[in-house]
Amino acid sequence: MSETVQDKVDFLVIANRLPVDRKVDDDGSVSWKSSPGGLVTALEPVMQRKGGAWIGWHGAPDEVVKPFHHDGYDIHPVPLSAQEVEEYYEGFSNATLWPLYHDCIVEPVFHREWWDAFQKVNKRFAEQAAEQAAEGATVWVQDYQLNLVPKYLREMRPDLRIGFFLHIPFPPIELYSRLPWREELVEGLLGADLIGFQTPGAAANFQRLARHRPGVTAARGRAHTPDGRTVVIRDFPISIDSRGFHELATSEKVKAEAAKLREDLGHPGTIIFGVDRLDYTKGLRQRIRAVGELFKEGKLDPHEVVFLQLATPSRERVEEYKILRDDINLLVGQINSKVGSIANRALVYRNESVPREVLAAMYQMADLMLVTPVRDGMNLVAKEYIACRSNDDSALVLSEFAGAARELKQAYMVNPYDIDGMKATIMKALTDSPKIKARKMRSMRRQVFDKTIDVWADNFLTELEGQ
Ligand code: ADQ
Repeated sequence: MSETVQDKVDFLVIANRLPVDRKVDDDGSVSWKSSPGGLVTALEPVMQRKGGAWIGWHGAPDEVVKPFHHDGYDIHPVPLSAQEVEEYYEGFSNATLWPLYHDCIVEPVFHREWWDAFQKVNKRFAEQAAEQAAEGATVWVQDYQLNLVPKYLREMRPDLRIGFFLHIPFPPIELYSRLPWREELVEGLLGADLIGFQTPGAAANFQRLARHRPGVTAARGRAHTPDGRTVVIRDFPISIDSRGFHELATSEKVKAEAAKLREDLGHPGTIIFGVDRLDYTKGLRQRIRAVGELFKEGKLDPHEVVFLQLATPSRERVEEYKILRDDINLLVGQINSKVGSIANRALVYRNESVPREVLAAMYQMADLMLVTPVRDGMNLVAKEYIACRSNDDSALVLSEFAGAARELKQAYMVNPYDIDGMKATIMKALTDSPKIKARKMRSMRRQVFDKTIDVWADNFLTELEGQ
């Protein structure tokens, strides 16, 4: 395959971020490394097979980076100014759409300047794609930050096959209707030939909205637009590279790392584990409160049990995330001052991101996994735990508000708002018989190994290209 950037390509992915991170070495030379993540893992083989291009922001504001070839496909960096990052990304994407699409857990902020920036940046991504796409090419647009791209791109290039996948939930019409620009956003998505959601409920919410557009009819997963097109609306639950995770977690190196981590934690009898981006959708306040109360009430013995919670810093310039970070620090401090000792903390809270091998080791050593978002499109952590954990004597406590709950039905299900209910379920998950736990784990493992990330990508593209 050629190492130079191609003029036109038959397959394009457009996402807010590129699949690569820039590394500057000690001698000042610049290289690009694949950034680990579900989406990149899923799409890299597809891109290599199809020899396509990826369009996205490279992560540095006010900087223009030339297109380059990486690992079998082209990379087209889209420039963003510092003000656009603030208004399009931190503002409209993460302080307007993100809370609105997650049940308005915090109040969405509406600013007209943010909306202007959102349109402008979406247009720039669409223009870049229109320029790079060969006649009749397939374009796959990712996520809410690029909600308007399908419409803009269709206007510029009606010959293209356009797919859109939403990684986060899609809210019911009653919440969505608050958005001053609701019509424009629905129109934006209807520019696609295929719109994929994480769950049938999200797809149904969108279909109901689409039906309200003048001249649009929508039923049974299909919308017919006034310009005579049919748009397919369907769920495609995303997954993980299950085998990759399993192999990593069961490698000698990672097993040794798990043993060392257990040692570092004081060799507790039971390890409870949680790992999330530090985001208010992930239910951290409720989860930490529930486990803290179990320690305080003596139901969990701090000499026997450790709760390890990792939280990756996220969107740190957005106000609600700063408030959350301070709240969690306070809550953890309060609990640890009441239970455990300096030498023996009940709750080990680490506000950091860890490499994939360390994460796999943590999954491998965790006896009980807590995944308790108050709303989540899917939640990959739940699936990663199942894939990594080879020991049957394990348990997953899962929020019914995560998309993953539709597939991992055998998990110990909780409503994260019900603290007492969550406490009771955590105790049940810890004390159920090994036979019951093994049955649950086996059933969830089957699910996670059958429905992998490749299946997700293949299903989406077969539907899009088969139309
Ligand atoms: P996220 O909200 O980011 O994704 P999630 O699905 O849980 O949520 O994925 C997080 C990823 O980051 C996981 O792969 C996890 O292993 C990793 N991660 C989290 N904390 C980490 C840490 N401290 N160190 C290292 N790695 C860490 C959005 C939607 C989800 C949807 C995904 C994919 O919000 O609902 O499942 O996209 O579609």
